[in-house]
Amino acid sequence: MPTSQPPSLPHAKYLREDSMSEPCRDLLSSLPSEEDWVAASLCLYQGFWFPSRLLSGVLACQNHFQAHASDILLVSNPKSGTTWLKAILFALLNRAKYSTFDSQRRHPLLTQNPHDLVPFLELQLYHEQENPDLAAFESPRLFATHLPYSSLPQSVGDSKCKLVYLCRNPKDTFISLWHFTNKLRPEGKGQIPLPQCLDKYCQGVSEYGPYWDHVLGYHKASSEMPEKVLFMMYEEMKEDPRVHVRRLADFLGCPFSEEELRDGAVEGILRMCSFDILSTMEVNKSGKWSTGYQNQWFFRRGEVGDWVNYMSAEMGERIDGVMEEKLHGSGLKL
Ligand code: PAP
Repeated sequence: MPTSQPPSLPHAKYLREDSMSEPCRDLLSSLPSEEDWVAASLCLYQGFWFPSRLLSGVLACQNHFQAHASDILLVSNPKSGTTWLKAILFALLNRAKYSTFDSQRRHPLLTQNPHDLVPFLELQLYHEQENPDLAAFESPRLFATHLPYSSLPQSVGDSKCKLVYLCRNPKDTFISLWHFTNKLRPEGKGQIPLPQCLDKYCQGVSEYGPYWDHVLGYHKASSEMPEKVLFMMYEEMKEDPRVHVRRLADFLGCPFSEEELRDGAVEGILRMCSFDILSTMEVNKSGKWSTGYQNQWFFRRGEVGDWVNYMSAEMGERIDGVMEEKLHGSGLKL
């Protein structure tokens, strides 16, 4: 089990494109681009829409990240519940060192945001530095990424490292993304019109989209290599978290012992990582994460089916129709 926290990350110049290297700028200017919902731009690279400002981090990660056999990568489409699963994975892998029952309250999740404990590769580590020194991360190293399967660094496929993919219902994912986008809007600009975002989402134009191609890449990999890629659903986690945390531990080769199960270790992790607990931690209410985003933006409602409060039935059916068509024949229903 890992025994340390990752080194602290430098503050990011996250929303800017001006610090890009020349080769990256040249590549960017050759790629098709679209306006992102937040008025920044997206570029079509290797079949997916990446935020242009992140292209340098994507390239650096692809060129330099060397996966270790013991690495664990959490992968998701943005707004699929990444923050929740980061917390769970951190607590799970560090449970020998940090007890969730510690009366001294020394657990890192009590004072640090999950995104700082489990950094993203392309949008934190490799965005900050072309080739960051990852020596301070103890084995097994735990990282996150939103990269599509086909765009992962070569070493991820070549090594025995494990991938945990978190998938969420596209309607809730879309609404969560829309809310997040509104947080990024300049003050006084109001909310971005939802129908306009829906059009783009249904065309596949959203950060790391098309949503369906992202999901399909990992679903296929998980079917072909179940020992390497675990495909999880946010809704199933919400419904029976106990079962899925045990499944996660088994997959990662650190199953709960009978004694741990008797002592309530699973429940302790789930309680500490629950929306109610995490969202009320001071660090998650008032802190900023290393990219400059406010921690509280990552804790909105955390519920299944919240889309009905923002979209008409017709809008929901439109997403369903697109998914049905795109996922046809894959065996996956969302
Ligand atoms: P990211 O991919 O940009 O890191 P991510 O964490 O996936 O973001 O998205 C945040 C969503 O996870 C929010 O969903 P909502 O907008 O529908 O509410 C957020 O509330 C939800 N979330 C965060 N923490 C938890 C948690 N502990 N349990 C369940 N859902 C959570």
